[in-house]
Amino acid sequence: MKITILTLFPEMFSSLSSSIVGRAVKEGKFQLNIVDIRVYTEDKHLKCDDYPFGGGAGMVMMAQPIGSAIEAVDPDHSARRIYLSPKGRRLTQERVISLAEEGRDLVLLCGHYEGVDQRAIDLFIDEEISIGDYVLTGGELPAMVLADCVVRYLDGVLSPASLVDESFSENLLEYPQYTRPVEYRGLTVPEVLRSGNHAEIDKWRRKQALALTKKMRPDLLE
Ligand code: 9D3
Repeated sequence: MKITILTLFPEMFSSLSSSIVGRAVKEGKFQLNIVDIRVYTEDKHLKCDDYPFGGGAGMVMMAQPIGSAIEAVDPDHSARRIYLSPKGRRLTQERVISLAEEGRDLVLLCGHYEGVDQRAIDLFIDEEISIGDYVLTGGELPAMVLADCVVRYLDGVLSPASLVDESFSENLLEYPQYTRPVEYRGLTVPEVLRSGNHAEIDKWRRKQALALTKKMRPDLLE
């Protein structure tokens, strides 16, 4: 799978190279292509945004640089083209899994300022996705979130065991985890986890997960 990210702020993506995503790229599990939209503007001053028709605060990203960039990176429209937008459908784990399983390349368009000219969306975008109900300054962090979530499901990125554990714990928060030492500042690791009795350990973990979910995320139990 190839993920192409279109942005006016390509330098924001340098942190990806030092994450699990970066490792997956180095190991050839998928390709990551960060593209500067500005390269595609036909404006002689390299302008990519302008004032909104009808007035209002802020700037709007122009359709031309976005359209030319998308046509250049995905000329046959073989990729799924996603615009990260506060107006999009909320990202869910279900959507993440379906995008990963579908296996099509992704083109992720990051907006900035007040948004992008609606014609760029109407002509070039398949789907709009938001990552949640809070206001960010642009689509760059959401694009990294989406890429990170999808890449976990590509072959060889995570151990199959992690993904199996995840599917068994569906809709419950995770039980508390401990590692060495047995005692830290007067707090000790629960006895049952050191007992070697795996039936008891499973029982304890299920009980903890259920109690934690009731307390923190009762909505998940409905
Ligand atoms: C004045 C109305 N604002 C919408 C709430 C304008 C606006 C705010 C923030 C337009 C764009 C942005 C930048 N945010 C994103 O591009 C974005 C986003 C977000 O802010 N929250 C959650 N998911 C996403 S995906 C893209």
